[in-house]
Amino acid sequence: MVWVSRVLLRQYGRFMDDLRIYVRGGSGGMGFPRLGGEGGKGGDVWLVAQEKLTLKKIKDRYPKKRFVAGTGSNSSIVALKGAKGKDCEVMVPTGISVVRDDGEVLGELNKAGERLLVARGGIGGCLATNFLPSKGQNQMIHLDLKLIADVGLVGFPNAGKSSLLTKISHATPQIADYAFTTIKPELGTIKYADFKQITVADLPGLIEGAHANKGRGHSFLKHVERTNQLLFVVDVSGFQLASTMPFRTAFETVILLAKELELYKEELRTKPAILAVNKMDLPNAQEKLDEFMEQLQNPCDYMQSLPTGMIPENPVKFKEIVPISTYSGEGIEKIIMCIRKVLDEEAEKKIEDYQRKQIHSLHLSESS
Ligand SMILES: Nc1nc2c(ncn2[C@@H]2O[C@H](COP(=O)(O)OP(=O)(O)OP(=O)(O)O)[C@@H](O)[C@H]2O)c(=O)[nH]1
Ligand SMILES: [Mg+2]
Repeated sequence: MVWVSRVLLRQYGRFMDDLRIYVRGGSGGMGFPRLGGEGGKGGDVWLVAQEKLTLKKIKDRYPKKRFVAGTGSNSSIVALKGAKGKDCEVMVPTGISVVRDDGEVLGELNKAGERLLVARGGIGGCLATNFLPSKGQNQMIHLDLKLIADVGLVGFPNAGKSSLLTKISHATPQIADYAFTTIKPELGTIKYADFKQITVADLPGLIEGAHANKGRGHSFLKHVERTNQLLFVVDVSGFQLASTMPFRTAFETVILLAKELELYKEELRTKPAILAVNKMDLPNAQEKLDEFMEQLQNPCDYMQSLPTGMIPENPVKFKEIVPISTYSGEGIEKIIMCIRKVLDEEAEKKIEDYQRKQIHSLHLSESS
């Protein structure tokens, strides 16, 4: 049994980033034709954002994943106007997009306390409806978690992303010498001496053509979207997916990865990024690294080997480049520090931007 549960855990990961639920507004109440009485409106279904909730908790608490609001009261002699049905409030985590089955985005819930109406109750029976009530709106919706971690590990398969996660956190993702070992994101937490914690998501490897959904690229790139900072991991010796595919040097993998992100969504390229050049313990790694650094300094001189359309619009820029080896431990401490530094800088920038906006709006209100 232990074995079975481990397999399941491995297959489905430790967390959920998408939950599909059924929501239905309550039916309206019956009208009262003889006295012209109006039935009560059916209750509505609302999503209400709350901190410290997870999609998994919702699923565990409501395994049927059905949320139905109350029916409006019928009109009667003692209460001609029927009472409204009880609203149903579904507590959901902050940072989710609410998406219908057909892909239409109904809204986002970003801060605790925010509410979104997802199923309206039906109107009560009245003169206009021949005193017959109508049913509530019903639909299947996805609660799609937007941000899963502070940092996302981005790379081609086999670069050593999972190995790096095990070095910087207590997570224990599967590691193996074949492509696509990781098929679902795995989370780890880096704990700093001042108790600050940063979450890192080990993501499945991307391949060339990921932006066009090759190798399930879209579902993997969706996870990249959900992180604040990117940590590119490349094998210093380069990568070849199969003997029938072209060999790519470390430089080419970086350029191709950057282009895949850009083609999928340009905003992904604006995220702050760090580059970890892995497997520095391998023979000749230092010469390969020197060559790689030279190529990164003058990228335009080295991009002829890339397929047409795969040259990024903007130059590839990294906040830090750190040679590492998850085998020898080289560069691991440095990468932990760099992750923290870049996140802190970004947080400061956000505060400054916010303050600047506040001052700007204050000036505007004073001058009007
Ligand atoms: N020599 C050497 N091998 C490494 C190093 N880090 C990881 N590896 C090996 O590289 C292979 C791939 O490692 P993973 O951590 O599974 O790579 P990944 O990027 O998570 O791969 P996917 O999940 O398939 O995308 C394994 O055989 C690791 O043992 C390193 O620093 N040096
Ligand atoms: Mg992996």
